[in-house]
Amino acid sequence: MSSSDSAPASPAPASAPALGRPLAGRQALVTGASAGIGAQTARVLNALGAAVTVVARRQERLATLVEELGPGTRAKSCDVRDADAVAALFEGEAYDLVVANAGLGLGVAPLHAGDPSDWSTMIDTNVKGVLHTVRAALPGMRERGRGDLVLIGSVAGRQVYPGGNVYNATKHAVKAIYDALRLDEVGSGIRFTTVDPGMVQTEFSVVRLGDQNAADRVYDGMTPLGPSDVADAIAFAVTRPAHVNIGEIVIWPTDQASTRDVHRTQ
Ligand code: NDP
Ligand code: 8X3
Repeated sequence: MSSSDSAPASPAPASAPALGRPLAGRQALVTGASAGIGAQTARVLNALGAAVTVVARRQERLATLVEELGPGTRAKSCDVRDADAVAALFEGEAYDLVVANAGLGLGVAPLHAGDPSDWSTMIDTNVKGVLHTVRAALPGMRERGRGDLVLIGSVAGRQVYPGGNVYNATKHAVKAIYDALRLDEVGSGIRFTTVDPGMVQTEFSVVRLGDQNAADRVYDGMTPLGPSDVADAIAFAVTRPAHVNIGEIVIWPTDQASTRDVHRTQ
């Protein structure tokens, strides 16, 4: 009889239940959690045992999510463009798993026809919002000598495409921030991960194009990623042993070869 066939000689160790909840005891904060990738990430981290604080501007959406996820989950309304408001999220808290996910694209016009107000919104949210979050999260993590900081970039931060211009620039900036963090913080014990998805069907395209029909056409004849595909990748990264830092995760739909090449059946 092999040892795996035999009955355990002693009761399971007290830590055994934690095996199915590898994030038990972790304090997580997810920005942009009122929809799409952020909401699903909150669900997955919660299922793995983390106490999750969900952050976005739409308070009612967050309240519904908190009700769904149950005790231990909290909602905080915040616009990540506001540095002071982001700093206040971290006061008196000890978040050791932070997912900087809030972001958006606005428009697909070429630069000469772009709207500077949309540019400001994208830059302030996707770049400065991430910087505000990182700046607020790091001191506590440095003090504790551990933590996971996950940035949601995009394949749009690794390639460009027509009409992507400013959105591409913001996601290239996220990649640069990730690279800079690795250098600035090496030795701190903090792990940095950038998760860079291709096409994910969320509210992203509705926000970007301003119209549900136009958004639906983005995914015509192809199978996009879903929020779970991204959330699962985040979960994989943050559940590795402490000496393992999954740095860069690029996730494509099987039907997408580049930001410009998508296989469609019609
Ligand atoms: P959704 O539109 O579904 O979700 C975006 C989230 O960001 C919402 O919760 C929204 O909440 C929040 N958000 C936007 N602006 C702010 C702000 N100023 N302050 C706080 N929260 C804000 O899109 P996705 O889930 O797809 O997008 C999540 C991230 O993934 C973004 O960074 C996006 O760039 C990135 N990404 C998306 C891809 C896709 O194809 N969908 C592919 C690659 C990357 P609220 O409006 O309530 O504030
Ligand atoms: C969003 C995906 O391909 O529209 O980051 O840039 S894409």
